[in-house]
Amino acid sequence: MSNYHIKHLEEYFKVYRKSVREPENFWGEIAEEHFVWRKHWDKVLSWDFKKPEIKWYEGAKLNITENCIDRHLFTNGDKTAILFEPNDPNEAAEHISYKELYQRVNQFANVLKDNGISKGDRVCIYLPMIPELAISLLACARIGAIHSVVFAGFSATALSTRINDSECKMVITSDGSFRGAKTIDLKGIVDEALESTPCVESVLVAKRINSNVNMKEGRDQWLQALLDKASTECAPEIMDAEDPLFILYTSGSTGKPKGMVHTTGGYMVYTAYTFKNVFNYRHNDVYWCTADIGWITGHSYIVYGPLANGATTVMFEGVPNYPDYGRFWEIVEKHKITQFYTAPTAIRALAKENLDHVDRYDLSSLKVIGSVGEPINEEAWHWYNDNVGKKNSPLVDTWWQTETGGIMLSPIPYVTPTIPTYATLPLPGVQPCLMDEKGNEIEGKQVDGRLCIKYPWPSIARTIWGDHQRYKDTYFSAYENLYFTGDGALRDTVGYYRITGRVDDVIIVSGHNLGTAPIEDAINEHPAVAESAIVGFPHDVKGNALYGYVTLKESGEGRDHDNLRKEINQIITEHIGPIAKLDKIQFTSGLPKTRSGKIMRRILRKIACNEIDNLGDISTLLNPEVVEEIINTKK
Ligand code: 7RM
Repeated sequence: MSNYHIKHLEEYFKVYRKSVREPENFWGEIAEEHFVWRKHWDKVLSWDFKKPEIKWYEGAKLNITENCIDRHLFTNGDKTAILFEPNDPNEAAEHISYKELYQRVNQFANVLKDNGISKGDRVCIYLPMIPELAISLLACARIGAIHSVVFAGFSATALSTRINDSECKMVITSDGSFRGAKTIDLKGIVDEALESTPCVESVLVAKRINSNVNMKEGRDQWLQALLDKASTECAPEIMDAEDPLFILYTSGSTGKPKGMVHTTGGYMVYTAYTFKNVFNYRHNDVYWCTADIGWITGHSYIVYGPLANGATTVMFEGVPNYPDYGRFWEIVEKHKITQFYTAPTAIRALAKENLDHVDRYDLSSLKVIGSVGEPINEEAWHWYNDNVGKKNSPLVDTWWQTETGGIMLSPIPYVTPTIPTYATLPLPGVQPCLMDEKGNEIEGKQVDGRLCIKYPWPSIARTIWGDHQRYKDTYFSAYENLYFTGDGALRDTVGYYRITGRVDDVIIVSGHNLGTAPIEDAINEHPAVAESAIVGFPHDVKGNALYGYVTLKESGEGRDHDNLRKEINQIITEHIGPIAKLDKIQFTSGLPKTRSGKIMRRILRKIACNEIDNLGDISTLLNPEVVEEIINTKK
């Protein structure tokens, strides 16, 4: 019996119960039936959250690229593995078959070897969303090198910090990148970063924009010339299941970025299994995740999860508003996309614009639509569900983290009934619980608390590169024997989970615990509001009071702000109660966001509290200029 593809709700509960009662049998069977191993494991799992130490499939040998590429050649060699859609809609899309992917990954792997890279070495990848990006990850994995992808929107300083932290020997980049109407000088950024990275010995440069770049003698080489000379055969390095596959940096609330380390066997099994179930993947589907491979979402659900299932995965180089706000839907129509996976920030940006941008395209190929990265507010949920999903493609709100490696809470489409803003139920193998501040588990229904996980799942990050103590302190010290997510959540009467936001966003007003998400949700229901963010600031009587930052839709511009303030508080009163009314409301042209689209409430909180002297590093924000605007227009 295969537990691999869940088809109805009773089956979900049955499979879920098995995953809790017999986790080792559960994950052992899935791993055995659906993957290629060079050697069987000795033990499915050993773990200790106190140390912490977690090992999955110990003793097993494999190469993840054999699972993502080689084994599909016999049955699906001519099938498109990667479908590349360029920034410019007039440039032809590129269909890379599994056969071609095999050859290109092997050539790239041989180039890495010829340039001194071997098993265990770290390679930094700083590339735009072009095929070479996915291929370079797989080429590293082919030879057992550890990739560390840095999102190609990060600055030279952010790049050099990450290169130095994991002592990368090589950097893979391109001359530049296209983003909408702009081009970006990536090689120039790399040159600047490499002024302070003594560990880097060589740089491979892909050509994308044909700009004139400076090539440093003895360090920099054009990639294509090397690939052309390389053999299309490269035997996979046989890895231990627990050998590191990659490092991916994620910013903590304080201090330097954390290099989360993911290992090979468990990561492969979990991303493949969750991809199949959360996206209801079938053989002829064309799956598109709009994330950048620079984030975990791209690693797990553009590259590894889809390819491990032999899927067709789309890579989009561009942005949602170029050449206009219809681009996403144009691509859905053009490639007959079946699964579409994006972030709430993109949905809200598109929902601000005329509906005609959506309605002029045929979206009937879609059968699952997904959301990830932030709580999806109710209005955005409905807009997405009605106008994109046409109320008949289930919307999967997927909660997970860089640290979890794969999706943890999510509806299974066509199986789990959805409710707006709820990530619903844990996937098989995931054992969530809610904790109070004193360290007691909160049992029962209709309760809220801090979201923790009781038991390991195969793709949990194993450590922070070079700082195991910080790994322990951050995730395993808040509560004994539990993984602490840093998020707050509530559990409703049927056991569904709703993420209420990061716990540091929880605001206690007159003794009431208020999550930011439900309040922002209510505000965003106002027809003139595009987006909002709530923070707390000290109040003599209430302890904390609420401060709201609100951006308006085009239709709301020019409206009387005092009237809007009243209407917003009226909506909050109706949705939550007068306790959640805002003391202050500031209208702004935008909200500060990370490059992956998350609202930076930490900065907004400091501004609300008048602590503008220590805002921390804002240079890695998507839009640092709005911070200044907000400070200047604050009353
Ligand atoms: C995949 C990713 C992780 C943090 C996480 C949450 C927030 C992500 C959702 C969500 C509500 C969701 N990794 N988050 N997904 N909040 N609903 N569906 O985003 O490491 O970059 O961020 O993102 O706070 O802890 S991440």
